[in-house]
Amino acid sequence: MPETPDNSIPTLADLGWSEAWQGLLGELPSEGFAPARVVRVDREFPLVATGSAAIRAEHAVHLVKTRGTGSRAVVGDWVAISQPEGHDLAIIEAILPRKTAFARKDPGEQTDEQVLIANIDVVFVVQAMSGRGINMRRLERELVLAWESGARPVVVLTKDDVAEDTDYQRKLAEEVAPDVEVIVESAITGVGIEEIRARVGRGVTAALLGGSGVGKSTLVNKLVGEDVQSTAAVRECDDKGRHTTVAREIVLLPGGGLIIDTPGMRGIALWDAEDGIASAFPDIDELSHRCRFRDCKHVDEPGCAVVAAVEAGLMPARRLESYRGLQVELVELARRQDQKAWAEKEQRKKTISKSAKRYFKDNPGKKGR
Ligand SMILES: Nc1nc2c(ncn2[C@@H]2O[C@H](COP(=O)(O)OP(=O)(O)OP(=O)(O)O)[C@@H](O)[C@H]2O)c(=O)[nH]1
Ligand SMILES: [Mg+2]
Ligand SMILES: [Zn+2]
Repeated sequence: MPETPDNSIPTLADLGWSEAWQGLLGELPSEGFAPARVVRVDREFPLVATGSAAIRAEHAVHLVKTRGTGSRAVVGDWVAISQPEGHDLAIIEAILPRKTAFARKDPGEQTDEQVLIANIDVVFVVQAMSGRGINMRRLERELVLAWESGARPVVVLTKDDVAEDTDYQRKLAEEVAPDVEVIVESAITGVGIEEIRARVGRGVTAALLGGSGVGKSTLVNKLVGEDVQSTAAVRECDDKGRHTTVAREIVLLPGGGLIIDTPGMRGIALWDAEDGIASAFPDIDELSHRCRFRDCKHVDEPGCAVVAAVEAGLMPARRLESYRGLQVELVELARRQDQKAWAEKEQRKKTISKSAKRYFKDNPGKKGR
């Protein structure tokens, strides 16, 4: 979006503003702030769209001083801003509560959550059908993450023009994505493009999730009708992309609708995704109500309805294996979180006793009181 006001600047309604958001803005303790949506985060100051202009904004001091995921605006956030006179930058006074949020583990931290984008309605989970074809294990994880965000996932299988067995790949995708729509797409032939566009109506915010090189930016360009996102040819030898997209930003589509292009993710780590797993495996979730034990892990417990379904040939064994794999990963993550919390508590204890020791050393008369 341009940084200076002009006719192509979207209105608040174009940006997805609604009565619900107005209500949340009204609940803020201070009045007189204007709503704006964060449309790009690339350098220090996020770019926010106000409905009449796009301007850079800085976080208010109270937000800067706060740690944690709710204190920094991310792409898609609705924020309350002020524009003090004589000030170049707008000031983000508050971040409105997020309706949905896409988070992952902070790559720098072992167990911290990092919110990447917020307030998305639809997540397109993108996989390419070229080369060795779709990666089912990865698709499963991406679906868990997509469900966990609170947005509705839609699977997009790209590069139909070079795929040899589209029908088979679609079938595979449908197998790991029950209750999810699967759309076959090609930026070359144009198949699937209008179907995708129809999922991103005016005021709807969609995001693209998928590995590098699967064709996310190409799809955005196709939807926009011109090249707004840079794309790069995939290296021939291994069919891996090069991480062409680096910043996150909201792109406005011609017929209304907003789409967030994201850089391809290398690894997909889960974050506290209990609910996401249940949604991504509705078949197992459903069956588990008939297991004898309420906390059945579907491994070797007696009376397990899921294992019984696999044995009866009603569910592919690999589906249960994937489910177990993801569960194990969650348990491991929880264990590391506990360890971290414990280590932090120990550290605090140490800090306290050190300062206590110093205090008693400096005030020998007070010892023991
Ligand atoms: N044959 C074919 N090639 C495509 C299609 N869509 C994308 N490509 C090519 O795949 C390569 C990677 O596309 P990008 O759109 O840059 O991929 P990306 O998902 O944005 O990758 P990152 O930004 O690295 O995450 C480019 O060379 C595109 O031209 C398609 O439908 N068919
Ligand atoms: Mg890209
Ligand atoms: Zn069971």
